[in-house]
Amino acid sequence: MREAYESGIDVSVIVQDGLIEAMNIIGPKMASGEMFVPEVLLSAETMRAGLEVVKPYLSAGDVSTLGKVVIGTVEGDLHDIGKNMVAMMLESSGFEVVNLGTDITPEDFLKAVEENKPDIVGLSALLTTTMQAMRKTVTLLKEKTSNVKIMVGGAPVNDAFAREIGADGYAPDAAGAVQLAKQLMA
Ligand code: B12
Repeated sequence: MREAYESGIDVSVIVQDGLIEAMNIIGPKMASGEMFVPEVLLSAETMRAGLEVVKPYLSAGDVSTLGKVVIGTVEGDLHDIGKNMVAMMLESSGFEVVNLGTDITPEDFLKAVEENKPDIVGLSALLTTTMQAMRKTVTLLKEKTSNVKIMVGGAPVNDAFAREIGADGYAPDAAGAVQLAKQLMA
């Protein structure tokens, strides 16, 4: 990772072609039973370690904050690699990010919004089953808060679902999440 950076390869290429592409190989192998959870976890840990290496190079440094984002993976869902990438990209683009972690209940999202007063809340779901927790979270936040925009993402989520549950936006990847967050702040 470090060698790749030092040899002059762009950080976004390292992340996309080195890390994300590798993870794309894991998914089908997991689905077909060629790889098991411990092996996938090892891959996830490797990905996390790789991201930690490139993180300093992603950070733009002293940029003034474009807005505040509270982000987390919804209740029942433990997947956090993609959500952490989104958090990292937002941070490196100048957003202040409060990363709540995984398995966050709708009530805990609400508490975090009340405490942190973000401009945007980001919800991540990687399982078709936890998309319903995403729906519940959006409903609760829309009912109990005002002025906070909600963006959603994760592999099973799409634009139509985002609109159906009343979210303010959907993005398919971390770069799209940054663009979307900027739009929501405008
Ligand atoms: C790694 C992984 C795991 C790891 C997670 C480790 C971790 N710390 O995250 C472990 C082993 C724990 C795991 C467990 C399980 N997993 Co899993 N897992 C995966 C795998 C292989 C990769 C996910 C990943 O990290 N992708 C890489 C990142 C970069 O991509 P991403 O998450 O999609 O994120 C990008 C975008 O979606 C977007 N994005 C993400 N979040 C957000 C948020 C916002 C706001 C925005 C705007 C954008 C955005 O931007 C990100 C960056 O570009 C996927 C297969 C796949 N290819 O998706 C299966 C997968 C998601 N898992 C699956 C399953 C079934 C499970 C288990 C139920 C398995 C089991 N029987 O126990 C458990 C569930 C545990 C739980 N309760 O959550 C299924 C889901 C099927 C379904 N349709 O629901 C998948 C699709 C595999 C498969 N093909 O069967 N898993």
